[in-house]
Amino acid sequence: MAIISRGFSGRRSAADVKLPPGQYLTTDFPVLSAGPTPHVSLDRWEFTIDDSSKVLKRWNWKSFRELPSETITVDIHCVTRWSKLATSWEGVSLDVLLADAKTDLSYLMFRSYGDYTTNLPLKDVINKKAWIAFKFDGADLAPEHGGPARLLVPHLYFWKSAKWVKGLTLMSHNKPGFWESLGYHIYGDPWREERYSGDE
Ligand SMILES: Nc1nc2c(c(=O)[nH]1)N[C@H]1C(S)=C(S)[C@@H](COP(=O)(O)O)O[C@H]1N2
Ligand SMILES: [Mo]
Repeated sequence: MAIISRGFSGRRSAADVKLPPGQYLTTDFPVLSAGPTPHVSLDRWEFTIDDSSKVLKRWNWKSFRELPSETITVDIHCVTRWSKLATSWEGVSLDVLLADAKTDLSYLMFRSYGDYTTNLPLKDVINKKAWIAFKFDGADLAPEHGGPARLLVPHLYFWKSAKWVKGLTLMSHNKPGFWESLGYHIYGDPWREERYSGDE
C-alpha cells in the first residue's frame, strides 16, 4: 500500500495549500523596498525600545545575539499578492525583547534604519507571533531582505515585517506607519484581505 503521509514527508504541494484570498504562490524571494537599502555595520547597529519620552531597553549587536533565539518556519504573504510557503528564519521573539518592559501601552510603532515605520497592536507581537529575525534559510539575512535584522510578523501582510529594524516605540493609541499613511490597511490581515484602508 502506498500511503504517503503529508505529515511524514513534511512537504506540502500547491494542491494541499489554502492561500489567503487573492494570493498566488511563488518559490523565489522578491525584494520589495520603498527606498535604497541602508547598510548598517554591526558595530553601530542597535535596537531600542522607547515610550516616546525615554529609552526603556537597548541592545547592541553583541547583547542582542546573546538573547535566546529560535528557528521559525512560516508562510509569508505580500500585499502585492505573492505568498511564499515554509520560509525558515532564525530570530529573537518579541516576547523575549518585551519581557521586562512592563507597559499599559497597547500599540507599537516599529522603526527602521532608512526611516521606514509600521504600526502594530502589542497583542499581535506577543505570544510567539513576531520575531526580530537575523537569519533566513540558515544564512545571515541579506541586506536587501532586511539584514542585519528585520521584523517578522508572518500572520499579517509582509509590509508589517519591517526590514533593517532598529527599534520600537510603545504608544497609547494606534497610529499609521509609512504604508498605512499612504492608503494601506491599518491592520493588514491577509485572511480578511485587508489590503487598503477601505477594505472594511
Ligand atoms: N524598512 C523597510 N521594510 C520593509 C519594506 C520597506 O520598503 N522598507 N517593504 C515592506 C514590504 S511592502 C514587503 S512585501 C516586505 C518585502 O520583504 P523582502 O524584500 O524581503 O521580500 O518588506 C517590508 N518591509
Ligand atoms: Mo509588500
